Amino acid sequence: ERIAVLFDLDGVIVDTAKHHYLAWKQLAEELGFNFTVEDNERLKGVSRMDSLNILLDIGQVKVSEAEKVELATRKNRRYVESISHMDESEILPGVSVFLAELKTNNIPFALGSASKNAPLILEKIGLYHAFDAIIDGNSIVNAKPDPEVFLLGADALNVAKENCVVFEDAQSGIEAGKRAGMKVVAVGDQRILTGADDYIESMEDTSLSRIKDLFF
Ligand code: G16
Ligand code: MG
Repeated sequence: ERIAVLFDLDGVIVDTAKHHYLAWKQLAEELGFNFTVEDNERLKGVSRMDSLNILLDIGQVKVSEAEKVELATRKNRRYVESISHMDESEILPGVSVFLAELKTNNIPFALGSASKNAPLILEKIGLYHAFDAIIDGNSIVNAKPDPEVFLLGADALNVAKENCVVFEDAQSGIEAGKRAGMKVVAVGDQRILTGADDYIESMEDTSLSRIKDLFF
């Protein structure tokens, strides 16, 4: 039976959270309030516009829809500037080894990210061509925790959803994977993530034999 793996991008393949954080923080300061690392946790896995709405809520700032578009564009301009300096040294530990293991064993894998900048990031870190399919913020209508991004990934790989394993670092993404009817591995702090089928601290802690033993 064919299995497939679906990867979230930010926080699983590469750590772009710090770049997002600095761009949002600068925006908050321009709007006259402070934005902390703890606040930033709430934006992980969340779409750009939803992130802006959370940020404005934290700062108790009310703006028009047109201003929201301007603010989101301003944040994204800075974010893109800051990720333009990324290279393969920013691929998170364990990722390259695991992807090579999947390739060797002919296990297809896809990206399932909320980010509209996902193709650019993959290109910067040299992984654009490694993925069999890329589903990102440009391909979806409904953001995580909606399962759409992962269901599209399974479709693109032509693998049944129950034979797909999702790697996620965000609570919204874990929920999306479970709602898609897939196996979900939570990557990161076990104390803040719930509802997954397996928990690992880093991608160094997974392997094909581990997921096969656990799930298939
Ligand atoms: C990522 C991040 C989120 C970010 C979102 C949208 O998703 O985790 O913090 O807000 O993408 O990003 P952009 O503004 O680049 O479209 P994921 O699903 O890869 O973790
Ligand atoms: Mg993520």
